[in-house]
Amino acid sequence: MVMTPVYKKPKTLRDASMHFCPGCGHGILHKLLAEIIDELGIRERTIGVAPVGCSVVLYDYLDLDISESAHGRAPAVATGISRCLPGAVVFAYQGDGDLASIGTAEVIHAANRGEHYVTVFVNNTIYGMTGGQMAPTTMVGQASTTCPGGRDPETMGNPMRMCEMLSALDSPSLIARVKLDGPAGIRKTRATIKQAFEYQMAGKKFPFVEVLSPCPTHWKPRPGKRWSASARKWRRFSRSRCSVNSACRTGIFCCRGFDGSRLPRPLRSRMKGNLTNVIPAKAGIQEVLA
Ligand SMILES: Cc1ncc(C[n+]2csc(CCOP(=O)(O)OP(=O)(O)O)c2C)c(N)n1
Ligand code: SF4
Ligand SMILES: [Mg+2]
Repeated sequence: MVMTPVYKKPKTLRDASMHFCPGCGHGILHKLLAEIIDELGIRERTIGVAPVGCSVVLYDYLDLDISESAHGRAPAVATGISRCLPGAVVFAYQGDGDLASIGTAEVIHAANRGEHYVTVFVNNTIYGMTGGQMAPTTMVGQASTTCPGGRDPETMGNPMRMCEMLSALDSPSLIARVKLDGPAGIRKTRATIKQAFEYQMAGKKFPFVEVLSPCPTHWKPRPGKRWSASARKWRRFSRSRCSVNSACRTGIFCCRGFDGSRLPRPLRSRMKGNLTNVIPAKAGIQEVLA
């Protein structure tokens, strides 16, 4: 019988077994990146910038030139590389603690300068590597080791929405939010990241893709049980309709809070000027939990 291969491991993905927890989004995303880089035929001229966090050893998995960066400093490293090597395809891979906490100032200024590198922002709403502490993106009501009773906006603030914040700037050419949830979400993530790489190669400024990504370890599902209380609450919220825009499925990133109350700033789903699109995740991160 003649066997026809229907799938091959991307060349850019090294033959290493991954250290990520089962169900983690980083592994899926690494594979998507490898596929995209193979498809575009850019492996020899692509340079990645790795963060600190669970994806710190990006270089173990992708067969590329990769520079490590200090926590939150990927924008500075990516800026340096892309300015010195204008023909290179440069991408920064950053977690939410990395990009939205420790490196907040870095990313905002890199975006404002319109640097020529792709950002893949992996938002799992938690500090994964260091044991599940609250991140700036942790949802209201979501429990973490540093807010075991759930995030309280009164004392801890509301989750930061990086896409919306960056969309206030004029320079970025693409600001997108996608989710690693189910085949459709993963396909959309792949297509959007590929688009971001194409933008970078076309000389467009600061393409930025936020990827909503699961961290099953610190979201604390219990064996044999349904998800934890905060995850259940998360799911309930996901089913409620938006009172502002019924088509909106941005879930936790919506203009309403986790508890359904209105937040002061509405989500900007329309872009102005040279910003092409914000692609809100159709059903939000809570679908990842479904
Ligand atoms: C300046 C600095 N502060 C704190 C740390 C400790 N640290 C290492 S990884 C990490 C959390 C990473 O979280 P995130 O960026 O969300 O990545 P994830 O592990 O969730 O993918 C922290 C706080 C550090 N290495 N450097
Ligand atoms: S702790 Fe979370 S982000 Fe880190 S490898 Fe495990 S599931 Fe992935
Ligand atoms: Mg994180």
